[in-house]
Amino acid sequence: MGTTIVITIAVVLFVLVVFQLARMMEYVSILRGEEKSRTDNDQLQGKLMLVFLIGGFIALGYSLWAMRDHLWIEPAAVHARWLDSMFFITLFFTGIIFVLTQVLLFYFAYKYRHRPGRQALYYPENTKLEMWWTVIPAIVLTTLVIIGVYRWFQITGPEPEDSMVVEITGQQFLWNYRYPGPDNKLGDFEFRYISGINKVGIDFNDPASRDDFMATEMHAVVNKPILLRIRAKDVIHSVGIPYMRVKMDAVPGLVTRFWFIPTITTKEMRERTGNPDFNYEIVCDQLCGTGHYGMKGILVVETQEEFDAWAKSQPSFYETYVKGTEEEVRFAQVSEQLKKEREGQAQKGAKH
Ligand SMILES: [Cu+2]
Repeated sequence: MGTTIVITIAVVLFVLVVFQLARMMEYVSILRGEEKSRTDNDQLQGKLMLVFLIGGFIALGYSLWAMRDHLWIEPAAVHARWLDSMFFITLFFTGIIFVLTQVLLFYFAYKYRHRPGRQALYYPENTKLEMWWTVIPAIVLTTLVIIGVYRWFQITGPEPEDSMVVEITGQQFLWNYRYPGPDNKLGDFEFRYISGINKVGIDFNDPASRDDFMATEMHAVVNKPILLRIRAKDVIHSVGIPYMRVKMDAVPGLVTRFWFIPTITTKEMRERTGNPDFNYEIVCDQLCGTGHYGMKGILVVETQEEFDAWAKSQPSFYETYVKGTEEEVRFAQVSEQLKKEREGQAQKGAKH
């Protein structure tokens, strides 16, 4: 903290000194005569262009070096590798163009700075040059877009048949996870059933919902596709799993989806990172309110055996928290109410 303040003050003082020096030189020039002053100023500005160019690249290099451990994390899903390779290919081409254009821009501003007696060259067009700088970027960009669209359809296409499924529901400020239980089928839901206990509004009239269980963390099997069915209860959230390169909005009233294949177990990642406390984090990628920063979850990637043992230990939500309780009575009342409303609407519709 102290170092930051000292550096900031030093930079501010340096800028002030340069500014004052420039002004002083200007006054000196004015004393010497008007025309001379303009030339001196042009000389200074031209040289500052070079200073800016070199200083800028040194700063860029330093920030990349200082942040080298935070620029990239190992991809832990199949599609994450595709995304990373596209990212690096794009960065490669745009990086070349960036360096080239910046060097030319500032070097030319320096080289062709005003000097007495020199006249600018009138050079309005060069068809051949313009053709090349249109055709080459067009080919490169089209190739990048074609690869991107191809991968996008793969990533957002239908999930493989052997996928497991989990429902993830965002709310201010936590994630709820629902697993389908032994029947591998998530039961229906209806927002009117949401209560303090039935947090995601499971519809217990659907037999498939009876064995569903709610988990405190998300579990996935390594090398097995997992489909996220994503919902939100209040505002727009976004499911973000950085290591898996997963990011999909959670929108109230809509079920969005994202499937991926994790390739590295949590255990393996702990060894690779040398961090025994490592966990895949699930974060909210959409600024959703004051507690947004705390909206974190954990994804555990494990073997099929470990997953099966865990799933077996998770009790059915209905059997444990609803059956024979006040919640079941409340659920029956809302259910009855809904049925009446729907019948009423159907009759209305039939009359018209
Ligand atoms: Cu959120």
